Amino acid sequence: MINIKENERLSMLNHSCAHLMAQAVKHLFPEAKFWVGPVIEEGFYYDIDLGDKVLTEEDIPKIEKEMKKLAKDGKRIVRHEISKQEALEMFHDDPYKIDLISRMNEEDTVISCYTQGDFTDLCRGPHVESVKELKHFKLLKFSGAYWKGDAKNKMLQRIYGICFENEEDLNKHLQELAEAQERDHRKIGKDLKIFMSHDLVGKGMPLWLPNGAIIRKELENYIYKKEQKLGYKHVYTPCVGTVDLYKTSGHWDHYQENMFPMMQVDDEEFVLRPMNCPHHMLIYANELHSYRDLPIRIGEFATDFRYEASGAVKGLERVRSMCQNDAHLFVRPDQIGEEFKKVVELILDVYKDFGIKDYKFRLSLRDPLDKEKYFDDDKMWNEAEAKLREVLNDLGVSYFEAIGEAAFYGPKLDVEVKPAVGPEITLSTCQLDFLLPRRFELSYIDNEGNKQTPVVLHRAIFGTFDRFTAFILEETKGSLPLWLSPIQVNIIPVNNEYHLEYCENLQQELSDYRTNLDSRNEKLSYKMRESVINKNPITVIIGQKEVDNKTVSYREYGSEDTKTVTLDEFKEMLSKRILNKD
Ligand code: TSB
Ligand code: ZN
Repeated sequence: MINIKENERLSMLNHSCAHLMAQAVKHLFPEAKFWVGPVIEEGFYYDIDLGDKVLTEEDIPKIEKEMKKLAKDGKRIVRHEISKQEALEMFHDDPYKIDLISRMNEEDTVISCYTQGDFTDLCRGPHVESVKELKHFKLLKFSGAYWKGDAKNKMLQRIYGICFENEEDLNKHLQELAEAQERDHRKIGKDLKIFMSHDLVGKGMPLWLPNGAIIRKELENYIYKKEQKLGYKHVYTPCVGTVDLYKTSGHWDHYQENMFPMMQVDDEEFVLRPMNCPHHMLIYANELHSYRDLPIRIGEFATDFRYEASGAVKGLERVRSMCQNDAHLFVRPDQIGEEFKKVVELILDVYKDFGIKDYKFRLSLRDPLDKEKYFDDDKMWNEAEAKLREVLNDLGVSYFEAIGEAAFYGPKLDVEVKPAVGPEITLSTCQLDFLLPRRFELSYIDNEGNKQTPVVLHRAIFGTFDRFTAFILEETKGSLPLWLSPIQVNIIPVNNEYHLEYCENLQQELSDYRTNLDSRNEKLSYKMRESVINKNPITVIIGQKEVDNKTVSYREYGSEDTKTVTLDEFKEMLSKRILNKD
């Protein structure tokens, strides 16, 4: 989908359209006061204080109508430059503008205003010449937004919109938006009964329904087997730790704003854990290790809790309670390259199995000039960064480098993907860490009998099961491959009276697979349509011919063809496809 911010002309159109919207709002609600109205990737928005008025669905077409009328009037958009004093006088009764102006520095800022007819707004510009150019727009949605994004401040009302050069581009975009909304995992998750949420449980705390639980269990089994083959040892640890544990790890000082607050229990102070690394450090430290034991790979499907801003929480994609497909790999410095390579290969292998093609590798490196942000050990950084690059080049994967984006404790590789709606997200991650092993005083004995400190690789292939499920639902538009599908085979008798018994036997025969027998007294066409709506990968239809010949007739999702086979052939087809992750 188009990124409005990346196109100069469209940015200008959208910015001017935000002003046009503000003018229309002012006409309809004269008490309106305006905060900021920036251009964003998806178009524009304006944050507005409407006093006691709360916007409703009916207001949006009214605002659009007024915008059309104003655009038709065709007033010119005129720029004036004024001094800070003049600006303060001009907007003296508008606390939002006063807030902006008082933070401007007179010496190096030209304060500019733009006027169109009876409406003037403080703005840096640039704008189109006349509102006449703003013909092809649409207001998309509205929501509440705290002033300056701070929940302690007043809630303003934000209206989003988009503007194009011509009607054709606008319609194409609206069509793409509708398709994206259809693909949004929040819609699919609801329609296919995969997850829900409830105010009584809390924001960002999804409840996985039986269908979702099947998907999750399949994902767990899948990655567990892969990791086991690669020598990972899986553990279970509690999802709380003491404040002292997180003081030792450094999270208490550096990550506290992302954590739930502390709980006092008897004389212990607990936090819900935001990460599992400290627990795994303690498991490593539980035994003495020789250089020959390394790498040691400790994996866990571990539940974490993080404070995410309420506006950022999104379906399964960004949650406050999540389960990571986590592992910490304890390696000798000479093993960094080889172990990192195995992680990247595992990522590639998994993405191939899931048919994920549209992703970017981002290699986040330190800014060598920034001595404050990064843990100080030039030699360690230079060697590690060179090693990571070398591995990526050897593997022939394309990646981009992000200087200054590394974590304090080491460089990292993230995989970025684009969800149906909203900005890019990180799926897989692999982070090198020189620091945590030192904070936990971890060691191994080298070949000369001396104590050495291992390096840790933090890695999550799925990221979290939550985010990965969200992504896979969007990638497949809810039509999951056979092996992941909550229902694999939906069996429909043509006529319950004559064919149900055969179907019941068939269901028993297929007890190794996840089946549903639709024995409701509904019309065949209705049940078939519903089977497609539910995205069942295989729908079996049993009529008299199948009963007489002891056969199975079935349709695959997305196909109108019906195939007829024997029961053994049917079972073989299912097993083969499940095995091949087809
Ligand atoms: C990989 N300590 C490391 C771990 O060892 C760690 O926690 N890394 S992380 O902070 O990057 O998180 C791992 C992955 O979790 C991310 O790559 C991302 O895919 C996923 N994730 C992070 N925050 C959320 C969230 N709020 N909701 C869903 N998934 C998330
Ligand atoms: Zn970690």
